[in-house]
Amino acid sequence: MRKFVAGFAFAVMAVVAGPGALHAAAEVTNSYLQAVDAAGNPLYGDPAGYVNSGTRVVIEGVVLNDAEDMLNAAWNAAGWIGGQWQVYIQGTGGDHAGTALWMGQKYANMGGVSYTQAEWQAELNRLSYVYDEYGVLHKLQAGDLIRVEGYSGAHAGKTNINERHDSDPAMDFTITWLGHPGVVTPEVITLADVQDSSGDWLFDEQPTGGPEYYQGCMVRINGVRFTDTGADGWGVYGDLEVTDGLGRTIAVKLGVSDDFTQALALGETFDLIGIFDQECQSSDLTTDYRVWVMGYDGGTQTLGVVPEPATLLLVGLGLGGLAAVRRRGRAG
Ligand SMILES: [Ca+2]
Ligand SMILES: [Ca+2]
Repeated sequence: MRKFVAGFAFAVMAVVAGPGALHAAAEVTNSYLQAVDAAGNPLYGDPAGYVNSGTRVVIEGVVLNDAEDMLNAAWNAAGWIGGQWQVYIQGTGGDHAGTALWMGQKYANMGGVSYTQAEWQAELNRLSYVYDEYGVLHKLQAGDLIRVEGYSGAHAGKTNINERHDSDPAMDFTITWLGHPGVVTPEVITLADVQDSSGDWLFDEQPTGGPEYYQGCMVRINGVRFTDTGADGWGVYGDLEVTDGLGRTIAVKLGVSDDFTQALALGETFDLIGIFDQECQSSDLTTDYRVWVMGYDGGTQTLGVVPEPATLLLVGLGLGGLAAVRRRGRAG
């Protein structure tokens, strides 16, 4: 209950400035959106009611992936939803959680209204090139700091920003570009941080560690190997599994990058880098965590996108510069 109250303190009603945003929206953190009860359910009982509610939310975070590396956004892409677009953002500072921003094409298959082809392309354009607070367009990419306004919705153990499965522009989520501090440096964890010695998830609804603590965050798990020595499942949208060799395993989901069409040359053990994610396969919302990987360089050492060392320096400079810009903006 304590965490619930703390989360509520972050949720301050605010009027969001900007075109088409004259209504009130609730400023929240990623941690607030991802907070769950003892059964893993989003906090629907929250008196503010921002999760799955009629109130739009505003969150900020650093983009973790290029959209084109995660899901296939092409018109009528294979699958019952057709094209899909998604990026994850991760909170900064003490906001230790991440949130997916998701849009799908064939909402009629989910009880809503589908996009026409022209509408879908217009939405892809709108989310691929986003404005900053001064009206300048930027190509959205991993490492951008953005502010998002939209509706939240529960999905398979996490809370996403989505469009309520409706192509009506009133359901849009909007993105404001705030800067480019650089790609998030993955947090190094071990499978022992998220599972007990029997391989069971260390689920905790008030996490200081364990899988819920890392949900939506960029992580690095060193020294793993495939449980299937042939790495069955390698390829675009592939499903694989790795082990730490100590009785613990975790699922690995591959994105749609061309990187996954090349031959696999990984050594017996390698380092895994990706987004710590949850995609529950049943009504049990305390399980089915995985790592979602967005790239592969063809080498023997690493599976995942390795951040450029130079960005470590830029993170500090970028955030400092950004803070200065925002202070000036507010003063003006
Ligand atoms: Ca969860
Ligand atoms: Ca839309």
